[in-house]
Amino acid sequence: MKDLLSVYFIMGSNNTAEEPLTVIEQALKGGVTLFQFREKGEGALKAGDQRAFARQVQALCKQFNVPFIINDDVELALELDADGVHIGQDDDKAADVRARIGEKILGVSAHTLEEVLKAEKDGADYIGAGPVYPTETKRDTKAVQGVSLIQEIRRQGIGIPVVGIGGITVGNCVPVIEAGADGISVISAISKAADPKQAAKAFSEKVQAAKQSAHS
Ligand code: TZP
Ligand code: MG
Repeated sequence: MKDLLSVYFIMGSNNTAEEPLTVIEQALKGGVTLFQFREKGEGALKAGDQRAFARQVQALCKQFNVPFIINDDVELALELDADGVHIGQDDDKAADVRARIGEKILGVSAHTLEEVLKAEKDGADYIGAGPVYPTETKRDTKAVQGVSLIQEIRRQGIGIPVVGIGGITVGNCVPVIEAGADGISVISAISKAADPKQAAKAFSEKVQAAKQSAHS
């Protein structure tokens, strides 16, 4: 799991002005290690259109051997036989989702140590901690917390895989790994990059190097 989290790309069709499938394909070519389908907010696809798009993205991820995670929607994840589900604190309960998805990957967003411990107990495979930095992509975020939660998780000796989220760029990703995260998760730094393949590659190089020196 920790290896899969290195470069975790999250995207929906409304996170780019370009052709979404092309952006995702370029990102996969650049070295994304895990993908989350997050079709949310203004201009997001609904119902059948969303399912059809999800299937196309899933097929693309399969080509690159990158696991395909679905945000929030357990039904859709089961229908598509996705590789996993990611949920927030306001979504279905983690323990219930774990029961429904069996062995699939379960990610949970957490903002406090208490939420981390609960998610771990409920069967989460990894934690999304953030927002690390200010972000324009999600409007209803909790307060920006820097790397404090990530550091706290590690200080407490909690070993669950953790990925930082929120406002992460190639220029500011290293402190997230140094704080103890196993990877970074990003939307706009790849989806809105002039060259998504190059952006993913740059993240991959930075994160791998930072992980290596953090572990040595
Ligand atoms: N959850 C917390 S911040 C965020 C989500 C989904 C958005 C991250 O997007 P970006 O563009 O990488 O800041
Ligand atoms: Mg959610």
